[in-house]
Amino acid sequence: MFENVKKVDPLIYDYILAEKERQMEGIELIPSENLVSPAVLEALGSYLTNKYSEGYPGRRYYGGNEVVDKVEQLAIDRLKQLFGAEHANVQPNSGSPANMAMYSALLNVGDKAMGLKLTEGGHLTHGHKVNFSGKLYNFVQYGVSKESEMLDYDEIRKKVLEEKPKLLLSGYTAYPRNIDFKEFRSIADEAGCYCVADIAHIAGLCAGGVHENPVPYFDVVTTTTHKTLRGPRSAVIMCKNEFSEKIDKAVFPGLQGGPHEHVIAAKAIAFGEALKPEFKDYASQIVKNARVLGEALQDYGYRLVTGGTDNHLILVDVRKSGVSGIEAEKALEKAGIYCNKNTIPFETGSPWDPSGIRIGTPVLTTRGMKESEMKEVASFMHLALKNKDNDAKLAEIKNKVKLFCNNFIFYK
Ligand code: DSN
Repeated sequence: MFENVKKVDPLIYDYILAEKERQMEGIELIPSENLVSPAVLEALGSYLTNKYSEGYPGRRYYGGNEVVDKVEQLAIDRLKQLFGAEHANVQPNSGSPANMAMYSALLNVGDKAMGLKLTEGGHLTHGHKVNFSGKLYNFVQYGVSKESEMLDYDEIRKKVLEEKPKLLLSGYTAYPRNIDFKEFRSIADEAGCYCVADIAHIAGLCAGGVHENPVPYFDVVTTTTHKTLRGPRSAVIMCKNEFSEKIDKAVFPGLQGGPHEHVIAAKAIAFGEALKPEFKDYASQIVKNARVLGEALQDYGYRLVTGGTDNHLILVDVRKSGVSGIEAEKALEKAGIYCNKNTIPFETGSPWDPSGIRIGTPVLTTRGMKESEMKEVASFMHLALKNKDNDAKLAEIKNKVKLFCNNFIFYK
């Protein structure tokens, strides 16, 4: 693979291989990342990248879409089957545009909407003031409980009934617990507002049956495709039939031009992989691994936000152990362990130097690691954090991490 890149642009070839090596030799704990299958990878580099196909299958603004129509329809059909969706749009290029299309289909500029605060587990596109969502719409944000650091559905209900938003959003990027989507539906019904979700992080868990799937009874659900779902870096929107026209028009021509059909082919492959029975075991192993990793860290004395995890991710309050989020991220990186610094609920630091790190198990599970390896990962992490100021020791740990990872090479 990449023989032509090697000939034409040896510098980029070297970078591609260096990144592959980094991915294979390190412990990747960023919970929003994953490793796509070789088939998905090949489709991303396929001839489909050459085609313009503005429009939708059967009604395009360019000729020559006979093959592309079949590819896109297959992606749509598989996605609908995977999540039990009435309607699916597979064209959004990424999570932010998918959310932008969802809002523009359902809201007018200035309308009130509600989502979880970024610092408590939401996302920039869930109404943060620096983001288009907070600038175009009147977002009022809900938080988590001060005591449990979890969603308090009574509080959310109260706030929604007081604020009367037109849209209530659930689904988060740093929330380690199950989401009670039925409760959100009931709150939205009581308030008479749209009930939508962004399931980017947990989509693979929903598809694999280890987290409640909101798609059949929510109005609109967006998700990226590259996290627990293990597809290419992209996104999709699923909705009830009554919103299909608005959603499709919001994506094209509202927001995007020509869809990336090579990525849509890669999504179709990933949805096919997720429809296989073994994907359920994979999703379940992600969750088991996260639970064991969290417990092992607790045994070393680390405080987990909410006290644990129900899904693929863990928020560790490293400041409680005398390390800041940025120090932890940097020390772990020197040891070949990758995570991201993250705010925790009721943060006392700043987003640049928060109190937490966010870790997760999708990549390690894809590489075939199980519960016993999670204990080893926790021990590497603890050793690195204990030696955060000792570069020689961190380099030594990095070598051990490499040997450990050599047993789980995913891309040969
Ligand atoms: N950047 C993604 C994440 O890491 O969770 C969300 O967009």
